[in-house]
Order: sequence, then C-alpha cells, then structure tokens
Amino acid sequence: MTAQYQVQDSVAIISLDNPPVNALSHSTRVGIADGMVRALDDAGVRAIVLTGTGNAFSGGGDIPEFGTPKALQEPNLQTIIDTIEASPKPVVAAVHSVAMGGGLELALGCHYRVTVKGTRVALPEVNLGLLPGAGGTQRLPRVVGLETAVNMIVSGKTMMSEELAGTKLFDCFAMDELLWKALKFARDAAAAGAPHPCVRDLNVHHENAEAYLGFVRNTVAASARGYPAPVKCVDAIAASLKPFDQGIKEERDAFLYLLTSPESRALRHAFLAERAASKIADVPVDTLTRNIAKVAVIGAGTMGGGISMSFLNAGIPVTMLEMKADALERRVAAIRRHYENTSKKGKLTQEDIEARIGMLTTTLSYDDIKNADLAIEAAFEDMSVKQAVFRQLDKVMKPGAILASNTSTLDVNKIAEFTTRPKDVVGMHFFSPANVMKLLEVVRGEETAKDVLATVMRLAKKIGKVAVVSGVCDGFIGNRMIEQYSRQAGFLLDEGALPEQVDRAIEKFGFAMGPFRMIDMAGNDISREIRKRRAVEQPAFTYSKTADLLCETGRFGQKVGAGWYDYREDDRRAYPSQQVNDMIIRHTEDLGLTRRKISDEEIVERLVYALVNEGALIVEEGIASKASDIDLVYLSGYGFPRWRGGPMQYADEVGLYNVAQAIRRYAKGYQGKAWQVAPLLQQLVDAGTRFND
Ligand code: 3H9
Repeated sequence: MTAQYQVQDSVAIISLDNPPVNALSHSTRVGIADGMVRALDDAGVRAIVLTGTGNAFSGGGDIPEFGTPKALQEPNLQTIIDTIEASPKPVVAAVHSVAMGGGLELALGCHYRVTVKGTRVALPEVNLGLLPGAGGTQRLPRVVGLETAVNMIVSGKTMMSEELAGTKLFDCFAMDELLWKALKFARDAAAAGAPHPCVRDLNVHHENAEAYLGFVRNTVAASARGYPAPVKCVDAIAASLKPFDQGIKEERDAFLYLLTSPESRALRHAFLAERAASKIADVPVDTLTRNIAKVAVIGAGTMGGGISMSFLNAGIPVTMLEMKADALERRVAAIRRHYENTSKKGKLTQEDIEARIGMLTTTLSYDDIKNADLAIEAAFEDMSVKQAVFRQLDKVMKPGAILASNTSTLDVNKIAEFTTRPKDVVGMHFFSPANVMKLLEVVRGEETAKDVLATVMRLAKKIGKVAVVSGVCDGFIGNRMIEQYSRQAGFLLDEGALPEQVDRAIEKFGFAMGPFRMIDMAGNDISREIRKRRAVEQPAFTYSKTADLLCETGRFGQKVGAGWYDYREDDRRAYPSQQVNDMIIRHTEDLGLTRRKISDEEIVERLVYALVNEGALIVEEGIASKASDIDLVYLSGYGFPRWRGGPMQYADEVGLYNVAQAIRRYAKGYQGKAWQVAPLLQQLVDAGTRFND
C-alpha cells in the first residue's frame, strides 16, 4: 500500500505516499480506501485529512498503469470519492505543491479543501488524449464556473492556486503550516456537525450556456485535428448542466472510450518517452554533474546565435567567439532584433531584453573564453575547421570544461581525437532555429565521460530542450532516418507521383510538413552536398536523380524563391511548379519507366516505414538505446504527429507483421534494393513483441 495512516488528536490523516508525485496507482487507491474504512470504523476519529507526502498532493492517475488491467481495478477513484462524499465525518483535502488530474478530482470529492499559495492545479488529461475520468468535468465547473473550467480542461493548462482564490475550489488558504491548518479546519468542521458540503450538490450557472458551449465546440473541433479528446472534453463539460449522476455517467463513458484509443496510447507513450530519455542505462542517476554557470559559443552564424539565445533565455551567460568583429556585431544585432520582435508580441518586456543581452559578451580571442564551463562549437561543417577549433579549445579551456560540437554530420570520435581530453568531448546537435526547436541530440562519443553526459542531459532540461542520446554514426538518429524517408520520396517521383501529392499525403497523415516543402526550407544545395559525400563514400547508394536535376537549374529552395515549388515574395506558400513537374515526368521517360498512379496509402507507408526500418537498425546497432528515444527525436524535431506517438509507436500500432510485409512487397518494386526488412524488425515479428514493449 502506498498511503500512510495515522491519527492525531481525533483526526485521521491519510497521506498518499507514492513518490515521485503520489500517482493514484492501484496500491495508492487501496491505501486511501483502507484509510477511509479505518477512520470511519474508529469511534475516536471525528474527522479525516487527506494529503500527500513529499513534493505533491497528487499528480493524478498513474500514467504507466493506464495500459494495464490495474488501471480499472477496484477501488477505482470514483468509488473512493463516493465513499468520501457519503462520509458522515468531514473529509478535508490538504492540497499542496501539485494537484493534477485525478489528484485534483480527489480533492474535489472531499468536503473541504485547504491549500497554500503556489500550488500547481490542473486537469491536464487532455494532453494524454484523455479527459478527467473521476468527476473532474462535472465538479470543476461547479466550483470555478463553466468558462474557467472549459479553459482549464480543454487546454490542460496549469493554474496557480492563488489565481483561483476567489472561487469555491478552495475553502481556505493556509498562511503557514498547511497540515496544522487542515487539522484545525477538520476539527472545526466536525464540531459544526453534518451534513458536510459536496461539490456534486452545487449547480453550474451560466447565462447562455448552450450558445457558449456550441461556440467552444466548433472552435475546438476545427483546431483539434487528429485529437479526439478536446471535443470529448467539451461534451463532457456540457453534461455538467444535466443532473449530476447522468453527467458523471457520460464522462465515464467518454473516458473509457478515450482510454483505449490509439491517440491516447500515443500521447501517454510520448509523455513517458520524454521522461525515459534522460535515463541512460550505464549512467547511474546519482552521477555527480558538473556545474555549468558560463557557456562559450564558437561561431556567430545563425546556429551559433540560436544556441546562444537558448542559454540566455534560461539565464545562463554566454560569450560568443568569432574570427571577425563585424560577424559578431551582425549576430548581436540579429539577436536584439529577435528579442524586440518577441517583445512586440507581448512576450518579453524591455527589461527582459536588456537582461538577456546583458548576459551576452563577444570576443575574437580564445583567451576570453578559457574560464567557461562549457564551450559549444558551431562553426562550419568541415573536419579541418573542427580540427582547428578543438585544438584551440584543448589549449585554452580550463580543466573540467566540457567541449561540445554542434556537428550534424561529422564523426564526434574524430573530433575528440583533436584534443588531449576526449572524455570531456560530446556532441550537442541543436536543430535550427536552435532557440525554438525542442530537440537536442546528445552525441555520445566512445570516450565521453558519464558525468559529461549526465551534465549535458540535466543542462538540456534547464534550457527547455528534449534531449536524446545518440551514438556516433552518419546523421545520428534523426538525419540518418530522414535520408531513407527522403530517398523513398524521390523514388516516388520517378515512378509517378508529384511533389505536391507526396507532401499532401504525408501532411494528411499528420506531419507538419511534407518532404519536398521541408527540403525547400532547408535548402536543396545542402542535401546535394550530403549526396555528393555519399557518392564518394558509398558508390552503390541509389537515389532519385531528380534532386540533382533540380539543383542544376539553381532551384535551391525557398531562399531563392524556387525549389520543388515556386515561391512568391509576398507570401510563404508553396505553389506547384509546372517546370519542376515537367522535369520529373521527363526524367521518368529517360529512365524508360511508365508513370503509374500511386495511392496516398502507398506514399505514407513507404515514407513512414522507411523511418521505421532505419529506426530498427539504429536500435539494433545501439545508436539509440531504446525505440522510444527514436520516437522522441521524431516528435520533437521532425514534426511527426504527436497523436501517432512517433514512427516506432506507430509501427507497433499498425502491427510489426504488417509493416514487415509491406516493406517486403515494396522491396520487390522499383529501387526495391534500397531496403530490406531490418533484422530487429523481423526478430520482433517472430517473437510477437513490439518496439515499445
Ligand atoms: C489522470 O489523472 C486520469 C484521471 O482523470 C482519471 C483516473 C480514473 N503518473 O515531469 P517530471 C513521474 S491522468 C505516473 O520530470 P516535474 C514522471 O514520469 C494523469 N508518474 O517532473 C517522472 O518519473 P521519473 C493526469 C508520473 O517536476 C517523475 O514523476 N496527470 C505522473 O517537471 C517526475 O516527473 C498528469 O497528466 C503520473 N501522473 O513535473 C500530470 N506524473 O522520475 C503529469 C509524473 O521516473 N505530470 N510522473 O522520470 C506532470 O505534468 C509533471 O510530471 C508534474 C511534475 C507537473 C507532476
């Protein structure tokens, strides 16, 4: 049982005790139910206080348990709340730190709620593809009003307890010792005698509920593409206007429906994948980390600027080093402009801007960065440039400083060899724009020290990044996989598709952007460089030549107004290009092929399964330590739809047998030798298991 029971001066205290956040797992629920029975049976107990040990009242239902039968096993949360509401002895929730999801629902089921300022309050189930399933959609509108409840439940956003101070959610704010105050409150309530108030007995008031909810429903339905939960949340809240028992039944039905939906499975997977990524098998959780108080960034290009801003935004001072003063001046001006634009949108004050810019210094001399705790090289992608930078860093940096490279393509082990301290060298692959993109691939070299890895993972969280560890290989996790995806996209052009069809199909699947629009944004000249290098290193590597033909005509992408699409100066939309489409059709003829009609289903399968298959190789080679890391890379860096959980989770949903069969089928077609079923994928099919088991 993960709840404690004690009696103090005729008040029973039931404390949830399930670290780290007192999630309402089966054993915790049993503990609460057991505590209630003891308290009700004990004639010496006059009142009950419910609270949480450690740093949370409760973070809600136990997310990992949701995929198991235990989630629905009695006593379920609703049963516990029924017992509390029926209790003749007053039950007071002493709510502190975090009261989320089922935790807040539990508090709402108590007769009274005492809290302190600074408590984080939310019904965030929607972020997990769920809705509050233990009365939250029925009770919250009764205490905070319909509109506030809609805002909280549909967005899942967190509010501070003091923001809700004027509502019926909290009966009392403790100024000092919460438990002491709750005990006193409980004794007073017992002295006042039954009946004790239940939120379920209140009514929801709104002047124009029907019209308001109709408007909200339409707005939510229009924006919740791929996500069934937000609309279900609105419907369940609308049911709070009906008699309580009917509303609660409608909520329960919708909750059970969502619990078994693939979207909720995917979103729960994404939540857990994010937490799992920071756990590295051979790096103990208690590894001592290095203190990173000052950062140096080598290179004042777009990437160097974005990386610098990531640290400045988190309050960490940065020194930016370049070879030319005017490059530094330009970058500082660009950073200031960026902050001023953000300020115009009301997201930053002038004071914030000055504080951030004030933490940025620039220099032309390595001598000025020698005391930094971390140096991140963001120089030109060329090994000889890296060599020069790392030799310098090795010479000047203080002992114990971490030396990181932002390389996206080069061998981090080789870079480490340019120094006499390869243990301090690590890859930090930011994605562009680095101050916006969440993903950070942390590249672990053969020699990288464990405490360096642990430090960088902790630091990543501090600057708001989603960090995933990757081993050293060409392209690391993300770009290595995207190459296979882009390759299939190119072959589809040779066979009969056009860029807009490919993009439309994969965007309909849920990707933020199709491959051709994406390449146009990144620059076709950049991918040409990668292909050139590939041609030298792996002459047998095949790809559609259409991309090279495109480059021959100077269509390098959005930056020159022409790529796979045409672009106009006055907007950012991509317009299909007749010239490009003619070129693609001519190329098919040159290949001696007959163009065929390709279904959207084939496009999606070939692109997504190319990711899955390469992902399987990456896990097998140990480049990623778990499949969920790959999902995280794709969710946070490549616009893979979150409600599908990432490529590996999606493959698990489709069934690995089906994925392998499809790859085999496509491998018999045009350029089929580009892929064959990855051994790990086949092993999992044979064993009847899944990537994310
Ligand atoms: C629900 O309640 C359904 C009900 O309506 C109906 C029921 C019938 N379960 O984020 P952190 C773990 S649905 C299990 O790094 P922070 C997390 O995995 C639930 N574990 O810390 C991590 O573990 P580890 C609705 C949970 O301080 C550790 O706690 N509730 C849960 O940045 C620390 O997490 C939510 O959606 C959980 N519910 O933030 C709340 N929550 O150390 C989701 C956390 O092994 N949780 N863990 O890696 C959060 O938003 C944040 O975790 C929280 C703390 C704000 C609580």
